Amino acid sequence: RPGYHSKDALNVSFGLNEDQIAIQELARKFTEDEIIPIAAHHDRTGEYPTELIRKAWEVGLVNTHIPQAYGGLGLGVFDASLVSEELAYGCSGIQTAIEANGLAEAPLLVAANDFQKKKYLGRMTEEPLMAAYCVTEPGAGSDVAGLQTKAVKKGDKWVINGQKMWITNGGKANWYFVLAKTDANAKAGQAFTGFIVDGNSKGIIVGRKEQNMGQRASDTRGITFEDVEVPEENVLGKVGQGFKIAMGAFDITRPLVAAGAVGLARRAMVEATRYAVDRKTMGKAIIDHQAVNFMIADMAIGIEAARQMVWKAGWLKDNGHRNTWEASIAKALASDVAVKSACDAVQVFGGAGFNTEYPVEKLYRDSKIFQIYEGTSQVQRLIIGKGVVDRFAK
Ligand code: CS8
Ligand code: FAD
Repeated sequence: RPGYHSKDALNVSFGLNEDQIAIQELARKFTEDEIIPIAAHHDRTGEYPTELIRKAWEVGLVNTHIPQAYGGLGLGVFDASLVSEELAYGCSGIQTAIEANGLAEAPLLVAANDFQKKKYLGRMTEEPLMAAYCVTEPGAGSDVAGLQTKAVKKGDKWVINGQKMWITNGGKANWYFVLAKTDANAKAGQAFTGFIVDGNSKGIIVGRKEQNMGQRASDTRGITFEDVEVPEENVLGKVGQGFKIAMGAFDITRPLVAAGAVGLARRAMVEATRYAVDRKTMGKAIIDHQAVNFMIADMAIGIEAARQMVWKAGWLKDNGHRNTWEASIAKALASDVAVKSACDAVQVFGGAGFNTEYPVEKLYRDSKIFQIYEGTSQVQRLIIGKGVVDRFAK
């Protein structure tokens, strides 16, 4: 039946293998030693964590999907989700900056030829470079088919004009994935083309760093392309296939964004639990007031359920199945769990939860973006709702 993969059911396992445990422990230790001590500083100052990312890159926690043939670890979505959850436990802003490389690289995994992979993925393993994924525009975020940036073929080059907005790593990128319209009359699936654009190309104007509510370590900017020339060899896949390539990238990255949300929610649960066993009111620890204990129990319910959905979405992708529907379920569920868990962690802390000396107000501010970027929670429900009809209406 559509929606089920019964032939694979026997392969299901919740036990991580030795390699998976090793990468999870590496990421966990890196988070404890390197991210947690400096997270509040980067949140307060908005300073980009360049040195920290270099350290993460050195130990193999950046660009985890790059295939071994191009110098990377070649981790699948499932394994990478173990890393994302751990990094976001420390700071989801820093995890977003790191994961945005994975997002820029994802269209290349979907559609690049060997030359492009060697040139653009290869260099990411040789130096700690950043990359960015440029789809959203001031006038079109959820409605990708409505974006206006254009690419026109002139001689042996493409010329890109347009404005992108809210681009993570926008001011740090060595190269950009750019989605541009190449056929004004075609429907979405044929109207757009994906390009790899070198960061030092003439005509790229990098906007100011946006001051966001949370995840302030991450670098978010508008990027304008003014007559930017791109060689034919930088067209990704076939002309006209860009929309599907951009969407195909989300099948890889939405489970990882969801994993980040799980990591943030887990941090909220741990902080709330530690505070609640310590803090006493009316003669007992607040954890022994059932109203408080149940808030934390709900966090655990959400975290465990969302992680299983992340793992399923990752497992499907890694095993060659289409996972768009499950990726959206994981993203929608984990985002809502993160926002609710962080909100309730503030509640458990009482007045201290509202204060910057304690860690949970940052978690609350950081959590909100999970319901917005990589497709809003409403967009995930559009995809899930359509999938329900496709699978179950008849
Ligand atoms: O527009 C789609 C959508 O997903 N919108 C949300 C946009 C979004 O998620 N943006 C995120 C930007 S990146 C970001 O925020 C980064 S956050 C910081 C970094 C964090 C760390 C990683 C939509 C609303 C779901 C659908 O749009 P429609 O215009 O309705 O298109 P469709 O009719 O559904 O599809 C058109 C054709 O495309 C094909 N398609 C759709 N999905 C896929 C996937 N793989 C391959 N092909 C796909 N997943 C679809 O089949 C259609 O093909 P046809 O041949 O035309 O039938
Ligand atoms: P809109 O699309 O205008 O949506 C506004 C509201 O309307 C939302 O609540 C939305 O859910 C709702 N809505 C819209 N359409 C529908 C519908 N059909 N049905 C029901 N509800 C609907 N983009 C990139 O390309 N690359 C990046 O690296 C990147 N990083 C980001 C980092 C940050 C910090 C932020 C804030 C954004 C980032 N984005 C990035 C953009 C992000 O993906 C978009 O903001 C998001 O997809 C929503 O688009 P929008 O802001 O245009 O909102």
